[in-house]
Amino acid sequence: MKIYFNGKLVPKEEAAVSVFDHGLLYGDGVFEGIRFYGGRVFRLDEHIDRLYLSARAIALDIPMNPDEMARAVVETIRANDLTDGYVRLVVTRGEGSLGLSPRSCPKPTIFIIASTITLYPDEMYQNGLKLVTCATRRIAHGALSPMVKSLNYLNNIMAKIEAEQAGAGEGLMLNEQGYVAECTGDNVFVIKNGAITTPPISAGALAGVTRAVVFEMARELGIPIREENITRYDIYTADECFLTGTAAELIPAVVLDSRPINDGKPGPITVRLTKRFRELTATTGTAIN
Ligand code: PXG
Repeated sequence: MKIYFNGKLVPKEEAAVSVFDHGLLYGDGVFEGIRFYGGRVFRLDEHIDRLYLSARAIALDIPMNPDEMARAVVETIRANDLTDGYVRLVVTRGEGSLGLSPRSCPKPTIFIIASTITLYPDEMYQNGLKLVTCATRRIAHGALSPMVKSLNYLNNIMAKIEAEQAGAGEGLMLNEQGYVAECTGDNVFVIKNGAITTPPISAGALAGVTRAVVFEMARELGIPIREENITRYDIYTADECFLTGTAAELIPAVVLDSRPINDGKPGPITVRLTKRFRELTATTGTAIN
């Protein structure tokens, strides 16, 4: 396996981050998770754009431009002879001294891993997964913007532990006001009377790349879609519910807090969107070769 590490493609064993790296010491950094299908990187530019926005938000200056970064992603995939898989792109504050200040970190650490990822068994894509509401609230905008895809995932990890302990496939996270924000690594959508609703970004959702694809697909298929605050009640009483994420892709959610959502089976609009999503991932994207 070859890893892109600070400008070079090196064997995995040589791609080692310093114990003084602030990404490790403080979770100070940003990342992206990107998928590629059939030799094409899906929504590469959108992921790169979000990476640079996350970096700007934490005052991290990435020492290469977005085009160079996009090329580095493609080169890393190519160097590993992969056609289908998953990329983890990480930019940390870099190596520095002990102490929070990023001023001791002159050079960000940049690495790119091209590998594979499987979050859920096939059975869950067919039959849907169970959700449980987590006691851990989504981080507030005033603490750290939930729009920043940072290396600080403890908030989500605490929620993920709760979901696993409850035997659920994913954990539903609410914001401080009690409105639905998102799941631990996915955006959430409900369908009622033929219309799709998802929480606004201001509710504490990440501006998901897959979420944006759902808006495009809905418009193309003539399905009404809107961003509006929702509560657990709206999921309990929904006709359909599904989650989106680069790793999860589009997956039906059929139970919340032991209450079956409608008949507890994936609904027709979810199935239609999933089919269109598969077409898009199979036919669009930045060519690797
Ligand atoms: N919310 C959060 C908090 C996320 O971390 C999403 C929503 C979905 O966004 P995208 O842009 O991917 O549609 C994410 C992304 C993992 C993993 O290892 C998680 C994500 C992405 C890649 C891998 O579980 N979450």
